[in-house]
Amino acid sequence: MTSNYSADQIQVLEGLEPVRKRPGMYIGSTGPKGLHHLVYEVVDNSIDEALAGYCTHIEIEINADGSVTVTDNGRGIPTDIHPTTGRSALETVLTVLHAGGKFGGGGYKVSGGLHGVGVSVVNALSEWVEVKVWREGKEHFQRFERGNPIGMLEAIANADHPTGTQVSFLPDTEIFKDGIEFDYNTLAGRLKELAYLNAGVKITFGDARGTTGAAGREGKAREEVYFYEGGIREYVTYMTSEKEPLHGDIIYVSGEKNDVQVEVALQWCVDAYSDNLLGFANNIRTIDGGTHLEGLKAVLTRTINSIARKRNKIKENEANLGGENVREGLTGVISVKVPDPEFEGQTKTKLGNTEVRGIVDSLVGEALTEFLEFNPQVADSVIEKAVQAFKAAEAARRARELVRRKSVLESSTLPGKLADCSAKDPSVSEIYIVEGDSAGGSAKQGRDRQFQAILPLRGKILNIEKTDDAKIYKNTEIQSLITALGLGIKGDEFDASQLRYHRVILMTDADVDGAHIRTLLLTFFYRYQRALVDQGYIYIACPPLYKLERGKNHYYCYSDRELQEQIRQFPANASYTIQRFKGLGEMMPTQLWETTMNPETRTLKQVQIEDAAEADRIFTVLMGDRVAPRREFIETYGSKLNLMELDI
Ligand code: 0RA
Repeated sequence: MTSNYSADQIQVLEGLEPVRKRPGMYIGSTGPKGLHHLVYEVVDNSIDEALAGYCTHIEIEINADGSVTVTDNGRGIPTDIHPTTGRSALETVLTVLHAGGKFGGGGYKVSGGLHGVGVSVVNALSEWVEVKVWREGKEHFQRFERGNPIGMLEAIANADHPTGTQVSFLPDTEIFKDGIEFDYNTLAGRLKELAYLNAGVKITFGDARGTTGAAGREGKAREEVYFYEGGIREYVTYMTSEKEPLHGDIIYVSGEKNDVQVEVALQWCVDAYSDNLLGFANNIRTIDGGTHLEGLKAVLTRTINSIARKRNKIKENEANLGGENVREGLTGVISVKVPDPEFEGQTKTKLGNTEVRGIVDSLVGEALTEFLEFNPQVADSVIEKAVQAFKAAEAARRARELVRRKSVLESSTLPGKLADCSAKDPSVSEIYIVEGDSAGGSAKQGRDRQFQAILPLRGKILNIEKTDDAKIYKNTEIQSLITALGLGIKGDEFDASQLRYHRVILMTDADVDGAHIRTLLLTFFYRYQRALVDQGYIYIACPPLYKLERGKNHYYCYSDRELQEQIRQFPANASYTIQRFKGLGEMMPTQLWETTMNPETRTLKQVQIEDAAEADRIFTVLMGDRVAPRREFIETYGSKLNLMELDI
């Protein structure tokens, strides 16, 4: 009997046990990221059906009990008996690892990264899954618990219902030990992104969970519809909505070569010092870039230079414009669909397929040249902007040279106020960036000097969003940051091997000034060298707000809610004292160590960009030089922030 097992049957016999044993291997983690990944996994299947041209509407609902339902109007998962398993195709797709692809029949399958592991993984990690399929005039139904079918596939006649698939699931609390609560904004961000990336697919997102406390939506359902016929063109419009465009229409290119689909949307804006290009491969955001972005950057530089020369904007004896000059003020999205994607790098978010570089180059080159030749006024304003950028870069380079000669930037001399750690290995080293000298003093005394460095900054650092490069390099606080961290030149390719600490921790007071300084620092990192943020090097320290003392016991509380909860645990007539920390400087060095710096007991928040388009827009709104959008933002959201907490 053993000799008769085919490879397929062995896979079937293996079932989903390995997924439950090592969930991290399949969904990355069993924290919030992995939890939300379950939804994306189910939605991806419906998106595939839409890409195949059979599905126009996908509905995602967070149900009142915390489960999620994804419904599409595609062809429906096949329900006939699968020859190798002897079970229905539906049951096979849900209970056999990677079985989905066998039924998919080509298409742009997602592989690598965390996506594309298959709906069976969702089944394995759910307390229950219920699938409904409308197909061939019937409604089919099957339930699963922790990956196992409960009963057979049932079917009842339902000739009137349009075809489609509905998958409902409740994540298993045995697996997701931190809880199974879905975050509305996290899901909304990704679903909106998917709608932009897949023009014409309507995505409806609803939340039927009742909430207590949040004003205005007690027990009420929320619903949003994402539907963009213009696809990534509309995405770029949204991303530049707070900026002043340099040309009217968005430049759009789409084409296909050797089964690779390429779509690019571009818009240059007047008042932007950096570029913002987002790359996607098979609907996955490629944070670390890859061949599609390399191809795009190369062809942009070449095309603009060649047109500039044709139009005599660059003389024969003058140098070419650099890539950064050409991209200054540029917002764009490139989305490629590749049949066999290779995702590389630590986070598997870098597209590796070498053939894509040339395909993007040739498709975009032709289309962009034609567009700019037909729209000479657009060509001229883009060239003009790039020439300006070129000159500004020259000025910045001279300013930098000046600074460098004074041996501050890129010198081996570290800033005087840096209290460095003794460890030389960046991967174990941390740097705390603290506000003011008094907090700096506490931190220096409280730290573990073996691996923790302290850099106190004086006052508010420069708002980099509003500053040109030449000024940036002349600013002493910024110079300290750049040299202490070992950063290179703004916008240059980030070189992680030069980074002196792998944890850059922002530790500011828990008040509005502290929040402002934190925002300025985040703006600096985001605009100066975004890779620091993208690659997860930036952290935020969480100092306590209160010390609660009762008898011999003391508790540190990190929020008002925590304080109230702790007090509630005391007997009714208990006496206690509350100390509110006004600033870090008020804390004893040992207290600071115990609550905020000791890796054993502290909480660190790692800064991650969940929605890159939104992040860029928000930095522009909050930190840019236009006042009107900022006022509008405050008028819209100000009332939701608790202004009472502002102790100014
Ligand atoms: C394989 C084949 C066919 C449809 C699907 C898969 C399918 C899977 C999912 C998962 C969620 N929604 C889905 N919609 C469709 C089509 C088989 C045929 O009708 O020829």
